[in-house]
Amino acid sequence: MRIGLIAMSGVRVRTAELAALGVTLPGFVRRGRVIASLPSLGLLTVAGLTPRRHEVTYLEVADVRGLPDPPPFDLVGISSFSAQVDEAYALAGRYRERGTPVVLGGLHVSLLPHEALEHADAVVVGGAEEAWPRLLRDAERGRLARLYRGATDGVFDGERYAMPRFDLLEGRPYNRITVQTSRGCPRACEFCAASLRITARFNQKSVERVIAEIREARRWFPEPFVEFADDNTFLNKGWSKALLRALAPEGIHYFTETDASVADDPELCDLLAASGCRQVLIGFESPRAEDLSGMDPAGWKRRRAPRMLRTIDALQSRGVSVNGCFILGLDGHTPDTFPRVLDFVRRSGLAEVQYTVLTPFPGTPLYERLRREGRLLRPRFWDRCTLFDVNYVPRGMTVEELEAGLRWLFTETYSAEATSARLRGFIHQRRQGRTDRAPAQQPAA
Ligand code: B12
Repeated sequence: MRIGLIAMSGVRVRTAELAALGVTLPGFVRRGRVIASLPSLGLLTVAGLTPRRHEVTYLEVADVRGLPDPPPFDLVGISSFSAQVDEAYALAGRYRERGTPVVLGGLHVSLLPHEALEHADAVVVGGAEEAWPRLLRDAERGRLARLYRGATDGVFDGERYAMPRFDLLEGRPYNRITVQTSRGCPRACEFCAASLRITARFNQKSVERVIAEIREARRWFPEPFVEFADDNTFLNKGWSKALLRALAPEGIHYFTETDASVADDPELCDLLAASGCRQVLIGFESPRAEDLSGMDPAGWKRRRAPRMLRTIDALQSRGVSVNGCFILGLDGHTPDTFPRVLDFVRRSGLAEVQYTVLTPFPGTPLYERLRREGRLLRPRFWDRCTLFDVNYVPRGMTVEELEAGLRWLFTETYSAEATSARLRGFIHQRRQGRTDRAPAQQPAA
């Protein structure tokens, strides 16, 4: 079969004022450019699970309406995140009009399979592992079932695992390549819409497999900047040290997402710096501990809050920059929160900062809670699940105050001046080396 695997590409924001700011603020534009060109590792994995007798084409579509004539295939697989799922459905419709069977998979449709079934011949719920090879056998016999359940545990074990087909990207201008080392996250934050929603437990690849994937990617991109597509890379400290020791001789530079516990272990921090890690993204969410109540079932983020500045110092003084993430619009947030967050960001010396708005992605506990509380602004708002558009009634302020506060933070934080001051601050800190901060410098909780 000729199989087309199609990803919706690009990054999105709906609110016009924010979109306009996004294209003018230097700090924001820079980050946007860096990430906008990432390929879909989900589909490269689906391709890896496809027996070689099939011919696989990987495509990215930025604008479905602008696509005059989608290329012909015998079977089409489309990946889904919430923000562009309506475009994915539109593309599926165009193929189905021609009689081409369409399979939908990915995070959004895994959580709303019944919605997706209205637009597809078959839907894969969960990881493609286990489901996709079975689906292909059925498709070859012309007996496609409607719903396939993929592996939610042991996803990297035995025959379930397949090397992603990085070769399909050959000759294309990607500046970063993604590699997944783990799927899931036991912290289980209420708002999280990432891979923990399709994974029963925290699953980790063997160190050997991660290194093998990086080497495979390097056959096609000799000097790649690697982005680990994980929810929480350094959770298991023993495994992390083994990975970092194995990464060091590979000579790559990379970025990843992890939680603040990475900074508790000085040996791990040293290994991180020596392994080529350029930046870790950490969700601090809010500088005030009380705002973090109820965020994760074990109360981990709240307990951890008083150590945010030390976490940043431990990493940045070793030359690993921290991309600190803050969520605006938490239930404890009021209009006073915005200057407090900015003050924290400035005092923290964070090299990079990311603000997002609390987003009730469908299928998350947050969505269910806000729905029960009658706080969702619209019944269906998937195209606004961008992490920047407000879709609910905040508890401690109005929607307009939240939107205005976000714009204000963006302007203050991503101006050319503020962006280069942050960078200079980080370079200085890196040169100075270790500067353990006294606990007294923490902001009042
Ligand atoms: C890399 C990445 C990107 C890249 C690449 C996106 C891409 N096309 O894959 C870029 C930078 C382009 C991007 C953009 C956006 N992203 Co993004 N991104 C990620 C990140 C960091 C990793 C995703 C990844 O590679 N996972 C690894 C792969 C292997 O997993 P997977 O995609 O789920 O695939 C598996 C299964 O889902 C399934 N599967 C997937 N597709 C298909 C298709 C078929 C046919 C089948 C059978 C199976 C199948 O099989 C795969 C293997 O098991 C995650 C955060 C995270 N830590 O996970 C956020 C994340 C996915 N992004 C998110 C968001 C919100 C966005 C944006 C809306 C941001 C914005 N404002 O524009 C855009 C939307 C882009 C779009 N096209 O819709 C959210 C999505 C939440 C949701 N449920 O929708 C996440 C979870 C981050 C978050 N904070 O919540 N993103």
